Amino acid sequence: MNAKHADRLAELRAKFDRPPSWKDDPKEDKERQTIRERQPRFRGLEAGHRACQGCGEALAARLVTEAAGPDVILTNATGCLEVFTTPWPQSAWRVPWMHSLFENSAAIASGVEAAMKAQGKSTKVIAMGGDGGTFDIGFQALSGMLERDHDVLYVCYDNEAYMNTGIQRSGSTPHAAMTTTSPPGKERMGKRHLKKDLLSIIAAHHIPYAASASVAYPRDVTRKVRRALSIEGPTFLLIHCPCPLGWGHDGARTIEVARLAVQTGLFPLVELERGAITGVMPIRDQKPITDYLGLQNRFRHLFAKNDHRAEEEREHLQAIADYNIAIYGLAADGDDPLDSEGADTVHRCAIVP
Ligand SMILES: Cc1ncc(C[n+]2csc(CCOP(=O)(O)OP(=O)(O)O)c2C)c(N)n1
Ligand code: SF4
Repeated sequence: MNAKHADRLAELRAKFDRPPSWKDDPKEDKERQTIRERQPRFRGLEAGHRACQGCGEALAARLVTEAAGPDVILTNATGCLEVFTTPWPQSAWRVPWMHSLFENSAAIASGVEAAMKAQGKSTKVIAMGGDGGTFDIGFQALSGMLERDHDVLYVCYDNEAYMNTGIQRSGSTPHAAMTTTSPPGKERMGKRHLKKDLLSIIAAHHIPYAASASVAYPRDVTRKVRRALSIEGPTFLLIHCPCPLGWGHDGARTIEVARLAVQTGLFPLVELERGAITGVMPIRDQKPITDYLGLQNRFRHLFAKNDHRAEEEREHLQAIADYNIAIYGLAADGDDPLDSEGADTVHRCAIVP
């Protein structure tokens, strides 16, 4: 080894044997202290789980459990959330948590809630599931739970496909998206069918509160969880959660992707009470859907050159976004401080009879 290499080796050793520590810098130490003090006091879902980098579902579950606090029992349909938080014998949960089958998270939560009631306890119950476990497989149990008036908040982490088992299409997968069971080709341009309008189906149960939210607006998620838990009776929250692996985008762009879903009108943020719209997040500056689609590999075929079907499908998706904006009255005039560019929470409107 020559002298030059020896010096370089010593330099690297010094760097890696003892990485520079924030404790060495009093200014940075203070900054870190401040950041730590601003962290929520209670974390129901700890760091150290095994989700992919940039997983929207992990972020959403953290927000939900932080907002719910410690006096809560969770039930969890199988899916990514269950798998990455509980690789036996480890668990990232700091609150009582029960794994259920794919189809019965809501049924188990109903039983837990009835048991709490019988014991005179006020512990809150939250049932959770992915979109596969909610829109499709667990829908029967969920509908029964809502109809029987159980005092449970159901949270659906909507990443728009069955991710845990290899990105199969679900009832929530958007029209024209590519999944392993809706591949684009000669016969079709990705998923043939439309995304199921689950929120309207839930609203048709006339439950006290149902809402959609997005990880791009974390304070809005927190506020909606707290609102749902403050209401007696069944409540429902649909949280849009990008999945870098299944959607084919950079994990560092999860929030950007989620925000564009809202700002294009493809994922409207609304609140419904007893079936009536009582809150929306207006969109100040509607973005074209191509801004959203272009960031994700699952829509890559919609940008194919010399294929008229690609252009038609883009027009189709733009029409869906425009329709959402029209039916929920999402167009903002730019002065509303509570719109999609602004204060990170919905604008409450009067109940429409
Ligand atoms: C009745 C039944 N069918 C299929 C499966 C296999 N399975 C387990 S998790 C899963 C996908 C979960 O998808 P989703 O609910 O959307 O949650 P994600 O993994 O996307 O978070 C499937 C198909 C099962 N466990 N039970
Ligand atoms: S596959 Fe998607 S939902 Fe599952 S852990 Fe990875 S990013 Fe999250």
